[in-house]
Amino acid sequence: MNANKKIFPSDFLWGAATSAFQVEGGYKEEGKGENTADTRCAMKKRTQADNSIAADHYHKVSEDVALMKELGLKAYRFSICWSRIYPNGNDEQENEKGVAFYDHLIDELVKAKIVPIVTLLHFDIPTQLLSEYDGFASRRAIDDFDRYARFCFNHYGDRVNYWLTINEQNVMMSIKEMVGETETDPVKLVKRMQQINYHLFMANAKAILSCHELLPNALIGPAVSYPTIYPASCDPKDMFAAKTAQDIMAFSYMNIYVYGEYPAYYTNYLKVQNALPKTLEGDELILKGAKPDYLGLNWYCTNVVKAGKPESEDKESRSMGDLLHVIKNPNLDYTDWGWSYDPIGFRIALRECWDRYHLPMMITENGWSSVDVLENGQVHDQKRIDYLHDHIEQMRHAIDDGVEMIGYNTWSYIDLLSSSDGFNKRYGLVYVDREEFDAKECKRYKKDSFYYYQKVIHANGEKLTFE
Ligand code: BGP
Repeated sequence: MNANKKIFPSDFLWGAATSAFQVEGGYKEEGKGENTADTRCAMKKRTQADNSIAADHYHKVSEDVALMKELGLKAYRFSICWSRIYPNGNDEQENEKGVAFYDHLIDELVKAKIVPIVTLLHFDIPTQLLSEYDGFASRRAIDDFDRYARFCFNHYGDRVNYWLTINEQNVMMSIKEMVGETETDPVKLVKRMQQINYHLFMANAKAILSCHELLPNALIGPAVSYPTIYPASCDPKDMFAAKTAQDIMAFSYMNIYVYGEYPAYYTNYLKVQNALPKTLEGDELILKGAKPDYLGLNWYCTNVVKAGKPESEDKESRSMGDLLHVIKNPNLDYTDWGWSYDPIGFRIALRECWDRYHLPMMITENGWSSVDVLENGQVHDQKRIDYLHDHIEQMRHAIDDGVEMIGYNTWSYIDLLSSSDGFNKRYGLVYVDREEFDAKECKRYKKDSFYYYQKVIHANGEKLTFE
């Protein structure tokens, strides 16, 4: 690669991301209704922090946006909490205070010249819809989600041009509580989850169509979790296990979003489990008509897959049924939570998605978690700096390889509640001074990675190493 070549366009969206239940707090304030994230957090609150205060962003919006401005962010990805707008998911009237909260945030961002990137659903489905009609197991949720999405497009669309429909539908399918599912019989559970999955695809499609109708100049797409999967060896059995895992967990989702139909291998997989979803005439037109404008990718790491069950003495491996299991990659470093550090894997992933879909891509999440330590007002998070450096460098290579990228949002802007593992698993550029069970005042401190990313943004990614 020619070192002097300019790689990033001048309007490249250098951003950082959060989600409502992980950052906001204020979980019962100003009319907010309960959602599935509240329920999940409440289930674990004896062993880890919950979302009642989180990073207290609900009360610190102006301070947080001022720090984003100082950081030089060009974009900020956040999610709107559906049950702040409609506490029961489908109320006749919007909750004015909830609407005003996001108005205030968006206005502050626009004033600071930071582009808002808004996710409509990030793991928080209004609980009332579950009691009323079974949530996304019912088709009614598709229309209620569309109504909520249309409100957001109409109300915030004068200031928001980038939208994301559903965050990590593929992850929601592996954690049933995220969709409020309580079925315990494994056979019935698979069937119900696949019906929910189908309705989420429909909800994604309808929201895209509504966005295109109401905001013809805006861009909208899904945010997919995409851990790249390597085979443990060149044994065809391992190769096939890795391919199958990758297809079922990530590419089938992307295919359905982009092409509007279930790939045959996915339908076969559902048939075997007697879990083909019920569909209606006319659905196909909606699914095929709703082409995303871009693909949001949450990419953190790679995994290694081996065919068959693990040998019993293999303590490091995680089994996924009889078909395959995940093992550690001896070539890579891992976080304390077992997520690998693999920048080259990132380049591979970007090339793969570009070749498959030829859609512009936005990295909607990418980051490194650690237990950070605050000492004399400073946090020396060198590993996070290395992670940013190495992944942005590989993204540059991917762009040079021909991949079209429109933005990069590191996860996360600020320390926040992990989606499953409490508060001490930190990802932020900004440190939040709180403990797992003592939220203290949630005072903000800029980590070393804050200053590093500030320089990268200032150099528009053309320079990644600084004195
Ligand atoms: C993604 C989610 C985020 C975020 C991130 C890190 O799956 O979209 O909400 O939490 O992963 O995961 P975790 O918080 O479990 O470390």
